[in-house]
Amino acid sequence: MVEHTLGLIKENVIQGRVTREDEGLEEGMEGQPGVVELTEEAIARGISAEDIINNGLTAGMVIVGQKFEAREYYIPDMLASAEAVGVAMTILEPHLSKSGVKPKGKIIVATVRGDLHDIGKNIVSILLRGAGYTVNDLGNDIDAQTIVEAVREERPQFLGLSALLTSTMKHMGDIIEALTESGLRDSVKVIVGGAPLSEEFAVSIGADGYGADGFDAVRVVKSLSSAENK
Ligand code: B1M
Repeated sequence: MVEHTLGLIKENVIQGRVTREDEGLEEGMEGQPGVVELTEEAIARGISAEDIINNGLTAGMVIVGQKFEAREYYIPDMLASAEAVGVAMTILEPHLSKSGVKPKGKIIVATVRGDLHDIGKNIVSILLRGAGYTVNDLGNDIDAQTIVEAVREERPQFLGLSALLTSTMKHMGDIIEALTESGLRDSVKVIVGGAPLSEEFAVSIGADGYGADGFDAVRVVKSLSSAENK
């Protein structure tokens, strides 16, 4: 039953169907539950947010990417699916946030220069807030100078960088260099993530941590926090 609901969420992300009113790309789907109704149903059934995000929403986006690569999908199709994931995250957010938790630390997050992909970064931000961190999300397409200035002014414990393009991930190394040149590198732990990255890449640019997915990012931030407090 859990697999069935998650499979339907994945399929409806692929179809870019936000609600039951949406037609989708295949015929005959109108009137059937969309991502909104299915996400609500999954929560009511007690399916974990981690399962919904990883095995429903993100799994659907992986197929969308494959269809784009195979030229079956175009930009508007990717945007429709992206919207469905964004709306589902607004439904999941209250279930991921613990109220009344004393802030554990501050993190600035951004998608790097030249990169407009923000869904993964938004998920990471929501999960970090839910885990009790104060998050300042600078947005997407953010250059090194803006990030360095934000670190200088806000003095966060963590900086989270996201990149989805092989052509933009290199800017993460530039940002770390710019922090070093500004004398700020030792004041902030840098965590990086995004589909084309790997642990090896993170090490090669001198980042302090790598998150394979949003939940992993929270684990990495928590473990760096506790290492710092020892
Ligand atoms: Co684009 N796109 N896209 N796209 N897009 C990819 C990334 C691509 C792999 C698709 C493909 O060809 N298979 C490909 C990149 C190829 C490459 O670089 N080698 C690609 C391309 C080519 C492009 C354009 C160049 C297309 C064009 O214009 N010709 C263009 C570039 C625009 C730009 O950025 N300058 C483009 C545009 C777009 C849209 C705007 C239409 C849309 C983005 C909408 C939006 O974000 N608001 C879009 C989408 C939706 C995708 C795919 C299909 C899905 C991305 C996504 O949201 N995934 C994507 C294919 C894919 O990734 N499978 C693709 C779901 C999301 C939850 O996962 O972002 O990986 P992800 O985040 C995860 C983890 O990576 C991790 O946790 C997240 C949650 O679990 N994570 C972190 C992410 N950041 C982290 C930070 C951390 C820790 C973990 O610490 C701080």
